[in-house]
Amino acid sequence: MNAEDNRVIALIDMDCFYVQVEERENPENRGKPGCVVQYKKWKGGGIISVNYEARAQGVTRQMRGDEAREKCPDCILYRVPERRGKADLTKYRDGGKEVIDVMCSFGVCVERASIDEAYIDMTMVIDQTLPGCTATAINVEELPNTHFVGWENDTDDVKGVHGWLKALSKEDSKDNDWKLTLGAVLVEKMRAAIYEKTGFRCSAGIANNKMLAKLACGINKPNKQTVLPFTSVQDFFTTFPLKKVRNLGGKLGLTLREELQCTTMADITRIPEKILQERFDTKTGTWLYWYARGVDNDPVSSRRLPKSIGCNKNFTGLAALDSEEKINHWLEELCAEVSERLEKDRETNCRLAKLLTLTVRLEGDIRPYSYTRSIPLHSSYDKIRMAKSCLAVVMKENPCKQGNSKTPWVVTCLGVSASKFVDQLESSSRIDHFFTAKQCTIMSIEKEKLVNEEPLHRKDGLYDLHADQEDEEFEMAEIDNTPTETNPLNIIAPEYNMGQTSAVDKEIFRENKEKTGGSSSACLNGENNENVKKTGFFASRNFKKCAPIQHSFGEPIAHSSQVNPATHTTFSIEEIFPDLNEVDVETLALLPPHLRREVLKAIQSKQGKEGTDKFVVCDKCKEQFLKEEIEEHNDFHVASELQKELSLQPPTSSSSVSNLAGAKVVKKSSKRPLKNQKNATADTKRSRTIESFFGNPL
Ligand code: TTP
Repeated sequence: MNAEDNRVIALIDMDCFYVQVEERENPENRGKPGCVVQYKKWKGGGIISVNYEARAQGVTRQMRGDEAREKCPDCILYRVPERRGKADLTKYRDGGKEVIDVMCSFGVCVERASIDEAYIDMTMVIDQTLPGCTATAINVEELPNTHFVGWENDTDDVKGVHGWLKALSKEDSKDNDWKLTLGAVLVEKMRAAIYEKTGFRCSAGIANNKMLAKLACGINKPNKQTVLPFTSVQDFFTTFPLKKVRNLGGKLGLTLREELQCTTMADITRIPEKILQERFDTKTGTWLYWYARGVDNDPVSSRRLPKSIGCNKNFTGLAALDSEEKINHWLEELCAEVSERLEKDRETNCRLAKLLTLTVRLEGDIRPYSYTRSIPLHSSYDKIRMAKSCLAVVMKENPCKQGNSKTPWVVTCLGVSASKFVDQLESSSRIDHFFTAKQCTIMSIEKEKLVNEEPLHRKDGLYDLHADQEDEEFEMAEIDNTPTETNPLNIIAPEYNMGQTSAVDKEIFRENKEKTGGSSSACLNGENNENVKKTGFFASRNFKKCAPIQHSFGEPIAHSSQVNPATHTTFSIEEIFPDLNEVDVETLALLPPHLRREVLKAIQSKQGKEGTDKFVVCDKCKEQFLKEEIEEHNDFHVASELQKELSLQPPTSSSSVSNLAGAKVVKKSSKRPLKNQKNATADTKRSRTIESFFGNPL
């Protein structure tokens, strides 16, 4: 864990975003109280976004439209548009994209975190600027909407922005404080540019890491930004409720609160690291220990496109789906939407999704989803095929069909989401080829991993609730006003683990095509930002086009070594995993089997007995896995068996699943794949599998 962090990270979050999108369409309503309600009309609809004028009159997101009107009779209720019987979020998504484009034009590393927020790593730009800094370089006018935590009192000269800048001019001021201040100036400019280009206002947090930036962003809203200097963190944490902190809102936070009696972040610091490790696990314990001290090494990963495209729908009360026909109907509707958006995405972004994930909640289940299953998705986005495969999965999972007639079988939520994007043009290259190519660069792997192979779980092993919000319909708000989780938890192993998948399909790497613009002079015409001077630190500078900053593996590794004829690998294992004690399982999963084995061997030889303890052998295929991988790997076997069974089902004319019938089983070796391509082709000719329903790979 790296306690010293000199990065400059911002989180920009749009204010009452959906309402702002509506107000841009209806400019005459600007300045009037308003909220956006879900498309369903019961009691005026569930509120999902409230503008600050309405908040001032007591309207909250927990209310329904009718209640909002009681509180504030002038409140304008905007209704989410409807299409195919469900919410159509297109205009909100498009609005979010416009904002990301403006951020990217500043040449910084941008990670789109949800429909209306993004993390920005400005370290590189700031590091280029810092050497020229002098005491008088930053004007208070350049920070018109900025607050510094620990320096709140703006009325006297000692505190507030004046006080902060004065302290900064002293000789013993810290570089880190300078950097954060420059970061704040840059973010003022970005926010002004966002306002000028899109008409949307936003708030921001600026700090040394993502957790602190996110937390800072919520302190002063709307249309303001807050710097949280590392020196103020400890004081700030003494009262700050841990449930408001990124990653501590869920189960982990609940355990901390209920079992370990922690309510604030500072409470966690009183627990020794060892106890935290014992209660959770070594990794989580250490991570928490540092997290409570304001340390978070999670990198900002360059990503401007959503990592998944999906939608879901709740079916509550009488609307619950209690027949195959109804489920089929809604799967067709959901797949039609996903397919349409995927086609648009393919055209615009030249990428292809490789995995389709289905999530289902059954009646009586209080969890967001009862189960999640994933199906390989090749180059076809045929909505009918997608829906049929999903239906086949639902019917397979249906407990009644398994002879347990007591188990209620009524679906209350369905979700379909496509993910694991690869570059369309390069999807015909092979991963093995990638590893043996003379000029391959390890950096490409890393970029690819960061850009395309989005981890379903955070590096720290915890589930990131925010990660996928962009694709959420937030229809859970209909019930309880909380965003739903979309990260599939039960995903099958990467495609090359599927016995039938050809080597071609294993291709998951591509060049990282950063589309960030080059230089940009900041725009300063935002309403509340007009005081920002056109001179000053960044105004005179052209921001250089910056390569995305890669923190997860330390310094980017340059060109790899020459091909080693003995192993056909072009790199040393240390180049991919500089620290064999901290092997990233997602990267490991991307390697072809022979390289994977080499890595496992290296871990064992380096760590001896301790290393061996980290492994388990799968009793189905006898392959070795790291303990962290085995759950996912088991899902692969479940999926394979499911596929096998589906392929064996006789055709039944009445069932929509019948289109999957007639499929012969591919007799898979129980060994993990990487069969030679010839055999794979022969198998494909003999049989149809779920995969074949999605068309052939390019
Ligand atoms: P938020 O950023 O949580 O909220 P907001 O932008 O409306 O307001 P704030 O100024 O406090 O940030 O959510 C972004 C958008 O996501 C929001 O405008 C509407 C949508 N949303 C839902 O659809 N359902 C939900 O339950 C939530 C929380 C948000």
